[in-house]
Amino acid sequence: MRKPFIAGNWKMNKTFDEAVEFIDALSNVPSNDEVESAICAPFIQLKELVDKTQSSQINIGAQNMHFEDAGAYTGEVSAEMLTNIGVKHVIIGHSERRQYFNETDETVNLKTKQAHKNNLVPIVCVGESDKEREAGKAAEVVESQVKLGLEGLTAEQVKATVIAYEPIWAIGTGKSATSADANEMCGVIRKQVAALYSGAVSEKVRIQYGGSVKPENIKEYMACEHIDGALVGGAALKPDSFEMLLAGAL
Ligand code: 3PY
Repeated sequence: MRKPFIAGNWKMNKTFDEAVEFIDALSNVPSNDEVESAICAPFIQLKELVDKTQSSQINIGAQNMHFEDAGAYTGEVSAEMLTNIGVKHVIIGHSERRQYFNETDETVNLKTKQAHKNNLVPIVCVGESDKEREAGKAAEVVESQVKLGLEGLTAEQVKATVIAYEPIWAIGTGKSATSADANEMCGVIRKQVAALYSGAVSEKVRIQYGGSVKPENIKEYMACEHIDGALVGGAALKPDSFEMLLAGAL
């Protein structure tokens, strides 16, 4: 049995005060044994949110990090800086970072390795564009992203990696993949992990669906064989809506 995992991706939203207000308003977070949950917040809020959630079941994650240990990388944040303040998860290679910040499969791979080296759980994002889907290339694109993103990882590291399938055409558009399409693509990812590693590894790896997930559709996705959770944008910005997503994953 894979433990369900719901992560909120706040993107570049919320002031410091608004972030604290959100955490203070949470009252119904299921036990971490039943549903793993995380809020992936902007860097500037992380330490405060970690401190405020010490006795809560919720984890705090980052939305990015650099792949080097330290050095002359102005404006960047290292994995060690994140673990040092108690951050547990990190999103890697979100399509917005691939699109606007030149993230490539190679940097995704370096960051994923660096996350594991520092005991962070990487949430590695993959997904095809609408053009690629229309051209019938969705599976090919995603298989390649998985292969290159995981290259060089040990089987144990892959088991501890979360892969988020986020079709680009469903991000921030209000359009969502049908649960059947999302499940089919998450199945493609699981099959690729089995081909690269083994069936046993692929049965352990958790795969989230992301793209316009909301309280109204979470249960439908969670009922699918290959979907173990969700990476959620807009619907994770309000405490009551986030709690409904967690309840939907129970
Ligand atoms: C979305 O749901 O829009 C996301 O991009 C989640 O990462």
